[in-house]
Amino acid sequence: MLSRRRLLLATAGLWAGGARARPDVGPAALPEGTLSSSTYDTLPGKLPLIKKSFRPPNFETPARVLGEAFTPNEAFFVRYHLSSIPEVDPAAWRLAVGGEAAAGTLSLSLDVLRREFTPVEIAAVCQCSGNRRGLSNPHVPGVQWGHGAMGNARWRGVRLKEVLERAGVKSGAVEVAFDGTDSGVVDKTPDFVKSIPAWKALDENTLLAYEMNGEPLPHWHGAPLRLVVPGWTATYWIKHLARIEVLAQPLTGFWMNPAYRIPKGRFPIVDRFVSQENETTTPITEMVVNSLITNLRDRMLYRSRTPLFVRGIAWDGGYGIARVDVSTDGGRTWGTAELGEDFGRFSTRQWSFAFVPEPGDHVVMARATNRLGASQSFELVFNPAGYHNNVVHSVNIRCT
Ligand SMILES: Nc1nc2c(c(=O)[nH]1)N[C@H]1C(S)=C(S)[C@@H](COP(=O)(O)O)O[C@H]1N2
Ligand SMILES: [Mo]
Repeated sequence: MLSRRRLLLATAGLWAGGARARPDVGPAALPEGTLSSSTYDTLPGKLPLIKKSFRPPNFETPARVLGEAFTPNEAFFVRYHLSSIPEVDPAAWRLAVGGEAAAGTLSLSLDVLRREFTPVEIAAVCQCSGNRRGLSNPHVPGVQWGHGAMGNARWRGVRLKEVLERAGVKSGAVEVAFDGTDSGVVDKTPDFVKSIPAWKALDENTLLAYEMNGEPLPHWHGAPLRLVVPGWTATYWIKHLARIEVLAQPLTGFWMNPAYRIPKGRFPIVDRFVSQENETTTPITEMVVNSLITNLRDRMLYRSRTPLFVRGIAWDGGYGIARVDVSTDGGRTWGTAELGEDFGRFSTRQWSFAFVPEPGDHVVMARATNRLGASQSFELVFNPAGYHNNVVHSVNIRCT
């Protein structure tokens, strides 16, 4: 809950990173067709976030907050497809596990999940597939996210594998499907049901999480239980889980196809979702390597001839960040940033780089490389849904 002081600071727009005259509204140069301004608004129990829509709730996190090792729950971005989001009573709630490729069925209470299964905690980035879609040029339809449809958290829960093994997985299992308690207000909105490949469901890192950053999972993040698929984009991280089904056939439905697809062969992806592939498209799976400058703001004034620290975060689809290079001259020369603490290969990695600027304008850029040697692109890899935007982030500053 918010303390009174924090709430007052929040209302004044000053709650993180000290006094700022202007809210952090995103990039200086917006492609044609995008909104040129954003407003802050507050959902119950949250700090003011950048509002994209209210029904369904879509709110993003300001970049400066993403510079923290873990994104505070009250500042974590919120994304929903459907407008009817019931508050779940955790005592009455049950998780149903079954499906044609499960040997049996289960009905699990939160208490049983907590007591009878091994608790596991993983630090992992939760990033919307559409993060940075608003920067696509040409403009593409969908929520016009800036840089903040992401966050890093410590997720605690149980292994999905352990739950599935208690139900029993038959040899014909192809995919595992997940449904939450939220639904559309009108019947024609398709229910948000998603599946992952059986091998990914049985991966030891795939969790059913009941805690986020040491607190019970907050309502807006899927109370009482959500799926956590470290390394993969957040479309699979189903909130308010009610039902899990082990399938002998690939899942059909709008949210599997045509939604959440990328053109085949265009991105350097290792994890593939083969049972869902067709001639031209494949489901989005793991995140591409990416980074963000979190402490400098476009068109802001900084002091010259004194050390200036460039800080930020880097992350990828779970191979781990190997290095971050920073340029302060628009990409002509690069230096190596110092990496912060390693919270595991699925977490964001903080980094910093110091330089002493001469008076004048500087274009600061950051570029991360992961342990597979994959790096960020300088040009947008255009695709119709605006996914996987890992174009090198640059910030224009003036030093006086
Ligand atoms: N039940 C449910 N779970 C969901 C969604 C949803 O609409 N309903 N959206 C997904 C998408 S696309 C994203 S990006 C993440 C957002 O997680 P967050 O709101 O906790 O940040 O939730 C995922 N899980
Ligand atoms: Mo998303």
